[in-house]
Amino acid sequence: MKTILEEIDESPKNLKNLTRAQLEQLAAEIRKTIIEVVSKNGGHLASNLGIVEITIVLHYILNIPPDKIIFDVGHQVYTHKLLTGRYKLFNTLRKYKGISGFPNSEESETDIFTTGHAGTAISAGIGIQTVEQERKNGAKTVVVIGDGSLTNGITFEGLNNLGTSKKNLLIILNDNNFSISKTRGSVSYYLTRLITMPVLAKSRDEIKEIIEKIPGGEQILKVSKDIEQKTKYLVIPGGFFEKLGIQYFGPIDGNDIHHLIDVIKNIIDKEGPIILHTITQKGKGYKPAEENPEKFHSIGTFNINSGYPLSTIKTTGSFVGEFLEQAGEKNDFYVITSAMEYGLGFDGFAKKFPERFFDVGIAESHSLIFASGIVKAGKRVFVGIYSTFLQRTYDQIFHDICLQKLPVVILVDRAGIVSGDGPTHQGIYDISFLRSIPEISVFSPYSLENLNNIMKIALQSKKPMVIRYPKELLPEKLDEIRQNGRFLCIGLGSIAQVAKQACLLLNQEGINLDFLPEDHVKPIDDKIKKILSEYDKVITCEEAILPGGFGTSILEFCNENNIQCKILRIGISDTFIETGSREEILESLELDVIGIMKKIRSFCEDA
Ligand SMILES: Cc1ncc(C[n+]2csc(CCOP(=O)(O)OP(=O)(O)O)c2C)c(N)n1
Repeated sequence: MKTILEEIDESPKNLKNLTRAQLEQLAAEIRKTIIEVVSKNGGHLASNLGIVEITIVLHYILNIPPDKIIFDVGHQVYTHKLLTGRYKLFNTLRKYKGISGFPNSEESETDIFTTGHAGTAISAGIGIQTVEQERKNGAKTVVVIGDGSLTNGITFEGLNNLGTSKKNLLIILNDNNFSISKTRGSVSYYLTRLITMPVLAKSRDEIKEIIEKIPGGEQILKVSKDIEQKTKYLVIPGGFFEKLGIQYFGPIDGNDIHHLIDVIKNIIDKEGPIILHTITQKGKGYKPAEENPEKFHSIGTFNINSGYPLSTIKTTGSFVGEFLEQAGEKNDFYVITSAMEYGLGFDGFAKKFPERFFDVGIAESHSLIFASGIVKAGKRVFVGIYSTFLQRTYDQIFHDICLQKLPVVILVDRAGIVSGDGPTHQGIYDISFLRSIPEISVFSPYSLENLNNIMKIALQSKKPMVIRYPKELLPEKLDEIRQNGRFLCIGLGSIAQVAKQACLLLNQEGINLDFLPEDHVKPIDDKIKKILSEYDKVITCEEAILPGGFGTSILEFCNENNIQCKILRIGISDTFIETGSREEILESLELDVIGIMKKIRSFCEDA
């Protein structure tokens, strides 16, 4: 007999005919599938387990398309994928040429808006509804956003606009009290107060009395009266949202299919912006994830029975974290993260020096201006950000750090190709945009020994400084090859070890190559400037986009200084990178040993 999930995979419309008991059965089938696949492929387990019922109910009530769901961040999209014809493909989740772990509008028309970075969904929803409402076609848009992403600055810009634009947008707030770690900041306290507010315990008449007294209370009462007639659920004043012009409903149990159906059916056709506050359990249905949602937020392969990871890899970030922990004993500096304490390996520092550690929520732009203020006031600070999220802080690096020549140190993790998360998360663009900002020094270490030395420089730095490194552990040490070769290969940062291997093999073939591991992106290393003219041909290798990259800076330098050597730039062409493991992607881009050998061989053999 077919499972309900298989029947829905044949035709997603079959969902509409299910009884409530069958919807619950479906939720169980979905959880089982997600746990099985994520245990083999890795992925965002806990967030996806918490949002199963909300997603089922939205698909049950909406007609997609023309109706739309936009998932903020998008890491919680697995149930949506399973309900929109991708069940059979689900075992390829996050794999090379498989389905993405995030909504991807190139993958399905039901993934209406590609996401991966937090805070974009409300703004996109307003844009879509602006046009749909003009068309008067009745198409509905629902935004699903977590309490962590609600704290993001762009979300607030969206809410600010939404209240006055009055678009018919339903925002489902998926409040599980967690970002990756516990959600930080006063918005989170506010949501907790809403949930635990004593008003919940009061009688309906008392609630009415309270609501009547608040500004706009009559309107709230009018709406809540409608709902009261149809459902038995409480409506309490969500003062903050109401004051922004957004009707607030809830909080309700977001893991209860019955509550969700009753409430969403009643509010979905209402005019104007609405926020429905749902409380969910992150990791629901899988004990290890319920007990440790932080660890299971994003997890590699694991044993389903025990919940233990199948492999634990040490990251370059954990090396950086240990450095900070040790250096923190003798040096007085602060450390800041935007909701990525564990991913960055900063948890040790946070435990040891809680008064010097700040998790500011998903707020990368704020984190850098906050850091500028700290430096301005005379203290040293390290800010950790993943390369892909650094993209939204260009102006802070320009306006708040470099223009004021403030020696903020930015530790850029996940630089280079990133496994599993796909095009939204690749750390390959930072070199190009950082190079264009005056005053900044950018380093891309090639070994742990080299990284350690750069971190020591950072402790004393008098200039703004970026240190970018991959997730994968760098080699302990990496030496140059100098043998008076005709050709020189310069390997930058994370790809240097691969480039060196290629050079060693090419030397065995008789191609006379020297090799230099390089850490300076900007300014160009004096050592390189001096030796370029000694070679007929120079090859640069970087795990980054070529336009505006490291190789380009060498090309520009040679051109400006009339250095005659021919240059081959090896890196990534002007493109987005699909999902896959780092190894698979490097191979497909010919950035593995064989690919690099092939490119260098044909360049060197060419007269
Ligand atoms: C701009 C940005 N910064 C950081 C991240 C990394 N990140 C992915 S999910 C997540 C937490 C999201 O929390 P929440 O919105 O509450 O969703 P939950 O996982 O709890 O369901 C973070 C910080 C991101 N995707 N985008």
